[in-house]
Amino acid sequence: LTRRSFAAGTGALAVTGFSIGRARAAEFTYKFANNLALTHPLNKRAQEAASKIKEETGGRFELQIFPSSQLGSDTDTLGQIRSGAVDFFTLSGLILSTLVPAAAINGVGFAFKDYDTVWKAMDGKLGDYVRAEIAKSRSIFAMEKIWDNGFRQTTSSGKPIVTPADLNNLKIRVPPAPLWTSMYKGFGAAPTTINFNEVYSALQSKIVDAQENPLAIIETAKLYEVQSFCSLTNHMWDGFWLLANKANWDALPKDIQTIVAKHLNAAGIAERADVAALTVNLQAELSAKGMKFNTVDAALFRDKLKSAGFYKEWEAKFGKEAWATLEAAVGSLS
Ligand code: X2X
Repeated sequence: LTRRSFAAGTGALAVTGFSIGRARAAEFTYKFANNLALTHPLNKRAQEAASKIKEETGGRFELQIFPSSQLGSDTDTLGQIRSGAVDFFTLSGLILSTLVPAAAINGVGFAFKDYDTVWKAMDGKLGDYVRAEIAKSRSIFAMEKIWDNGFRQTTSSGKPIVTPADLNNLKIRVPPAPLWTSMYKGFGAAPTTINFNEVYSALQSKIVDAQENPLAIIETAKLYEVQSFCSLTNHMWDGFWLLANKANWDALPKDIQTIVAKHLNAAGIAERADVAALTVNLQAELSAKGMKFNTVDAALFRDKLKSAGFYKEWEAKFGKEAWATLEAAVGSLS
């Protein structure tokens, strides 16, 4: 009856409630992989959900969390969630777009003006559209609530990014996704795709001079140690779909599915509030650690993308239905 009672890695967070000597393996032991530090709200809320699930299932279901890309890079882990070697995985929709093209739609540059617009869209028609596209893969599906990564900001080592001209030929790391590369080519930069688990060392060894991520990641991944400037570009909202392997999910009894889904979706909602609360103080905290902040005129960056043909190109790539669903949520983009 016992399904994979021990994980291969040694880094899983222990959420066992049984003492040694009376140890009893859970009936179902499932793995949740992610690319973030333990200190990020995503892992705090995932851990909390794991405890609640264990308790409410009377110990029948154990969720083992593997933070910090312990099971491999995002690209590797996308393979593992498809095969069922991993059961749950939080992944940016943009990176998921290498498998499900529609999943990059929320990453269109400057599409979202604020969080109200984000959550209405992602908990509404735009999110429904993307989740239906993900489900067509048949190997994986997305849980109902997308988790927050955040509005992305631009960090650099040599000089601050103030105008689009500062991006000219800039060696900037982008995550492995066609939309990201296309956007930074549109800005006139020199983007290099690198998985997140290699970003710190790529910045430290100056393989790249810049990267972009929300403040919560700049803080929890300690990117401030290897970057000097932070430009508040807010150029994209990015979220993490909580993906599940379909066959492994279907192998769970209905009552356990209900408990697991309830706590994971609630954790996603709580994580959104945590990221928002954390972000309020982060500019001050990162400044105290030596980062120099600047704001930008976002219209200049958006115009640069427009004149590069970025919006027209991606409207054609996503197709009429997806683009209309996005514009219904955020307003006209072209
Ligand atoms: O790879 C990144 O930069 C990250 C952590 O933001 C994502 O997962 C997209």
